Amino acid sequence: TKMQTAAAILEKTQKHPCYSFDAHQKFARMHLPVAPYCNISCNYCNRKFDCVNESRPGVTSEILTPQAAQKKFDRVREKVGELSVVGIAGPGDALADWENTRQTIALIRKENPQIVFCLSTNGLLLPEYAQEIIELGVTHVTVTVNCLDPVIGAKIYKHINFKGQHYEGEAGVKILIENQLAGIEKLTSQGIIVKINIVMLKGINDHHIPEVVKKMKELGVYITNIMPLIPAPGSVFENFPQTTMKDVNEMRNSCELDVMQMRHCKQCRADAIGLLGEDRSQEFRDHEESVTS
Ligand code: CLF
Ligand code: SF4
Repeated sequence: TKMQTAAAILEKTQKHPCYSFDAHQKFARMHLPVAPYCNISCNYCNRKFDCVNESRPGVTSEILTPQAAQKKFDRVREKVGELSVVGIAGPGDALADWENTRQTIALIRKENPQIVFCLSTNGLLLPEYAQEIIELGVTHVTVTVNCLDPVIGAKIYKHINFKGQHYEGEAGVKILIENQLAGIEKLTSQGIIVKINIVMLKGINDHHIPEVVKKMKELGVYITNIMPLIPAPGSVFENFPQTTMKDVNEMRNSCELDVMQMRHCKQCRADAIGLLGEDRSQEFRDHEESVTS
């Protein structure tokens, strides 16, 4: 696959509803839930719902094979005129299921070179796959980075699974953070547009977020998306207080001097379809229904 120039990638950003505020009322995205597995364990995740890093806890997405995802894309493209972005956002981690993610994007991109391809990951496998991601034609990557410090991270992540090994506590978080930073740099140094999601956890990482954002600036990320924790039932943080939007907005305001802030995130489902404010996933869930409607 031919790699894309930095100018072409920047132009695509103007049609990406998450990366461009001006685009979010005009252009639609479609998530394809092809990646059910995850290789880490966030305390705010209950592993029954979609990846909480990039999606609202509450409903589980049906999992599609790459072939079924391609068919669904074709159906949606017919009906959603403003569709500009295809994103893989779980419901687990897009890279933990790399083969499914890769095949899905390759199948759709072959027929639809004008579509912007986006994925969202916890970053553990980014150093391993960054080059393939770029060659595949993905131009926009979201990485969830909650901290730079394993001591803080040990309160956020229970364990990680990496190259067949299971790591608990700080040892695991150290690997995760190192891989996130190395992976992000690999992407930004080659013109890929990177967004960082940060889940704001009161008393755990909130005071540390400005430092995270400064580091992300240094790595050349395009935008950061500081999100409130929405406690998922059945997760370790089930009874943790939901971060208020007042606190989130104050944090965004103070971080804005370093990196552009996303303020219009809807914490979408892993199978969301449509403009960011709407969700047409129900409409396209069942093939028979959607052909007769
Ligand atoms: Fe999807 Fe994420 Fe791509 Fe957007 S969502 S993979 S960057 S196409 Fe957007 Fe939804 Fe917020 Fe994500 S509003 S949860 S930031
Ligand atoms: Fe859950 Fe996503 Fe964290 Fe994996 S990365 S444990 S799916 S919130």
